[in-house]
Amino acid sequence: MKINPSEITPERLFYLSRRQFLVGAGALTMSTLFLGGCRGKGPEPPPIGAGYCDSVQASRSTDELGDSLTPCQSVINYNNYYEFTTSKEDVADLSRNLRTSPWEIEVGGLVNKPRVYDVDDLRQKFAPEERIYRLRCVEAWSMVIPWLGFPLAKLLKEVEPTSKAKYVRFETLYDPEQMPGQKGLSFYQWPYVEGLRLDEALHDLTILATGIYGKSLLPQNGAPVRLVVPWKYGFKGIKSIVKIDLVEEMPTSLWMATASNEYGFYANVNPEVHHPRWAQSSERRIGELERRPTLLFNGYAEEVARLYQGMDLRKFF
Ligand SMILES: Nc1nc2c(c(=O)[nH]1)N[C@H]1C(S)=C(S)[C@@H](COP(=O)(O)O)O[C@H]1N2
Ligand SMILES: [Mo]
Repeated sequence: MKINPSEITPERLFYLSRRQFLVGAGALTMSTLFLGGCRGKGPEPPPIGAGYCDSVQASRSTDELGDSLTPCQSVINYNNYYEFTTSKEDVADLSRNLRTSPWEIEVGGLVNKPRVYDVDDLRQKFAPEERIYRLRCVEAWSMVIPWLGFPLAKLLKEVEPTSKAKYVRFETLYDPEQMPGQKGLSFYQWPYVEGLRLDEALHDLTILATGIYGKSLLPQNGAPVRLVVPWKYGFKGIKSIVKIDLVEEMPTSLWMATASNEYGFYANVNPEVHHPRWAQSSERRIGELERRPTLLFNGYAEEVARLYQGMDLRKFF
């Protein structure tokens, strides 16, 4: 199997955006100096998401541990979204035309009141609030993101899971016409699927996010609605959700189906349990030079450790 862990350093990210800016400025000067001499070659397009990050909103500049928020430009230009590409720097560009409105989410399975929600209704009903969370990717990089979202529990309570429901299964949009990776990366079993145990799904830290930095999500971050489970590795945070089902059996995620020896169901952040290809004891916080130690449950142990009492946390995932 091929998973591309290509990473760019934050320095390169900033260098890139600065270079794009300089090239743009240069093109402008050239065309002013040599009018007509370079007809047909317009100025460089603006960097992806230009403007989006101009008026960011966050109530604080750090999380509860004092860690600085990751700059908006990094959050929207360094992404994992394999439906588009395995190249983190190219997700923003390749996903820019994803149609995210209108958008419906079908909630069903073992519930008393199955329902189809329009995303705009969800936003109205459950009034997204700010949640500043650390995001820890299994590739050992991390960010601190001010999400806008609402507890998944609110939605689940409304549909009333039956007593048979033990797990929640989530599915991303399947649309190969819009998502080139679903054609090109045919090795994966699309659509992207993820799952949570019902008590994890009902935990207050678990949210459905519809925005970051006070704005609606861009496609690269999982617009219009994605899951965020801050004590688990980032891949559990499934993007662009179209379906949520309450089920009896543990769902098989796309990653479990891809490589069951590397990816399990729980995927709780744990510095002592190494992934076969990436040590997990430390991480690179995007925007920082020094690596920092990884925290058990990504620093949320006080809130969530009780969910796993009696379980062997040394087993990977
Ligand atoms: N549908 C879908 N969801 C996904 C992914 C993906 O490839 N497809 N990548 C996951 C991984 S590995 C990570 S680390 C996070 C990254 O979220 P971000 O790009 O918003 O930072 O999204 C997760 N959700
Ligand atoms: Mo990830």
